[in-house]
Amino acid sequence: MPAVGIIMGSSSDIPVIEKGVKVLDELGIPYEVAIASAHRTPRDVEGYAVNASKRGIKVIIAAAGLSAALPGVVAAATTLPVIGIPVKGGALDGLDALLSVTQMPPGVPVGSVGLNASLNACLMAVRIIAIGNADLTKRLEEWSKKRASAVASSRTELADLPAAPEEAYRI
Ligand code: RP5
Repeated sequence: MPAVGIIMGSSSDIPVIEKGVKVLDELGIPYEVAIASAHRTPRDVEGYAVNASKRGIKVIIAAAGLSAALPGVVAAATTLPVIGIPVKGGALDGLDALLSVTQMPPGVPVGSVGLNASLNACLMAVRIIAIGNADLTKRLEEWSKKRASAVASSRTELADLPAAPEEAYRI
């Protein structure tokens, strides 16, 4: 049974979502992906949002571009946490989507991540699901530690630049 429901406004958003869901695979979080548009297929969006909690979904991620109404429309039809992903593109290159997703009226909350930031949306969903789940919290900690050690390892790429010594980073 999926714990995370990911909905996007168009199949053109698939490449944005594909980048983020890898972390759900790595952490063993079951998820599903849906396509429905707040403007083109509003009934499907409402149906998906209304049915989500009954179907066992804990968090919804909603991605859309242009006049991105999708995350807000989903949030209006459910009390589940909704994380919006504004998608880059169009004449304003995503600024329109960013403002649409963040400027929600009081009472209908959408937590927004940055433009195309599907990895952060997925990680935020996992953090929410991990509340009270010691095993998943541990897996999240291990995932973060791996990312951190990759940053430290990347210092070898400084090549001929005058690298700060290791002790410079120690607290
Ligand atoms: C939004 O309009 C979609 O989420 C997509 O980001 C954008 C463009 O959609 P297409 O014209 O590519 O279907 O609703």
